[in-house]
Amino acid sequence: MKRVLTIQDISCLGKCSLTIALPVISALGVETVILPTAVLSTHTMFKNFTCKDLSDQIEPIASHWKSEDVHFDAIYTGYLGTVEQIDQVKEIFRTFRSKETLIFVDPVMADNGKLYPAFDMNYAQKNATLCAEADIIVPNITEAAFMTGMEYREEYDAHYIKDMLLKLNDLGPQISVLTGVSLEKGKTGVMAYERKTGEFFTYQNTRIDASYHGTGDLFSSTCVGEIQKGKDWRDALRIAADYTAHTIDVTIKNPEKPWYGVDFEATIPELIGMN
Ligand code: PXL
Repeated sequence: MKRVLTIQDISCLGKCSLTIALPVISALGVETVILPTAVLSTHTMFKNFTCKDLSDQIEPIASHWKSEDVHFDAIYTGYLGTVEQIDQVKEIFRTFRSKETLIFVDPVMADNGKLYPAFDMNYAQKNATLCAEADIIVPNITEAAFMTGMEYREEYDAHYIKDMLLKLNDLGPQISVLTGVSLEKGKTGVMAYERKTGEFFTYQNTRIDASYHGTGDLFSSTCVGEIQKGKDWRDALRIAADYTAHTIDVTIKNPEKPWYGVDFEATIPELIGMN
């Protein structure tokens, strides 16, 4: 069985980060090892959330794994707390990366033109250095703008997205993917660039007019799981985009507030069925 290590926070309430990665990747039949970087009462879109930083646990946990000679087929990072934690994650890459290990970095830090409350420009620049070490990165347009220094636009064309992908490629990753890319009215999806082939890849599906928390984490977790199941990265992106859109569609029927996340529990059997 393939084994993925995922490094991100646990937000106890509000379905995101590890509370999505663990069930989704496991459901795809891939062992999911977790390294929690912090415990929060909720994700940071709620008011008055609590946060216990777990940076001091990262090194001892990694040392123990090292002594057990553990192998990871992939390392997937999401929301991290601090600049120092990004350095700790790089050390984990150095310790556990082998030739076959897929390094998948989702530089979670911003959306809709704004950084999340816990972050500043310094953090964004540091995240760019983490992306440099990755095989696949999956920022949204806001995160990519902060990392590349490009202007953030709400209205754009394929030319702007291609420019942004080439600037992401300059950071160093093998495959750069931009998420939340809408190239025509009523559609949304991803656009990617592969360093090795110099090729662009585009996938668009129907845009559902609703925004929920944790959908980026659902997309990334699905993508990581599908690649570990042996899917080509382009097929993994298609499946992850379709599954995320479908789950948003199902969630719209639920009147709960959008920051409580999407009802992936209801759609997981279908994801398993797609394999
Ligand atoms: O879904 C991304 C995410 C993960 N973890 C925490 C967050 C967010 C987004 O706001 O606050 C703690």
